[in-house]
Amino acid sequence: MSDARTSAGLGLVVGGVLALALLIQGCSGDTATTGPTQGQPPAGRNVAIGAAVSVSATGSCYLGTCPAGSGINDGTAASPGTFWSGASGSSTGWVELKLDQTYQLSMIRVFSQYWDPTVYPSEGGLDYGVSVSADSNAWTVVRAASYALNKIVTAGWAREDITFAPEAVRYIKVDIVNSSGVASHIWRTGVLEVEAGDANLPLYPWAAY
Ligand SMILES: [Ca+2]
Repeated sequence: MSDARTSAGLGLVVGGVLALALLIQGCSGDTATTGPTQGQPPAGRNVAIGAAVSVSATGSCYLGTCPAGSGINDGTAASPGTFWSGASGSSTGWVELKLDQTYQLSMIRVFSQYWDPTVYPSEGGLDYGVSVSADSNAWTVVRAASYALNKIVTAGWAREDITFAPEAVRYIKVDIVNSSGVASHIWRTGVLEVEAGDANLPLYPWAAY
């Protein structure tokens, strides 16, 4: 009898714990989408890697080197072999990333094509803007369109660190509205890499110029 009572009592306790667990799970499910850490990118992680990429068009191959949309978030800007450029000869184009989920981002880094003004007497680089969105409908401009004049990473490429107040982001769009590349260039809208994360987004050795 004692064992039976114990079993019955244990059953009640287990049932109560299960009910409590379900109640807690239900509550946490309600609050998870609004919690302060929801979608926080892992510190220092470039969440652009692996994102789906859409492009306006892709330029032609030249001497065996081919631009590709996947080149802008393949995790390297170490050589100009992994990049995207818009339609051949065009001075405009766009590229859009769809992240695997919505993150609270505060930094986007862009490596873009650059022409030395001492060689090409022009503005030097791409005239581009960057916008972000959580739903691809409402967009926030985090970089107004202007020419890229920041630090030169290597001959032909410039790096820009774009920082902003934390924003819920799933979509990132780089919109190139003009290019200083001469008209004879096949690739006038090249983007070598786009990175996204928090303020701790690391600068990889290949970019530490
Ligand atoms: Ca790349």
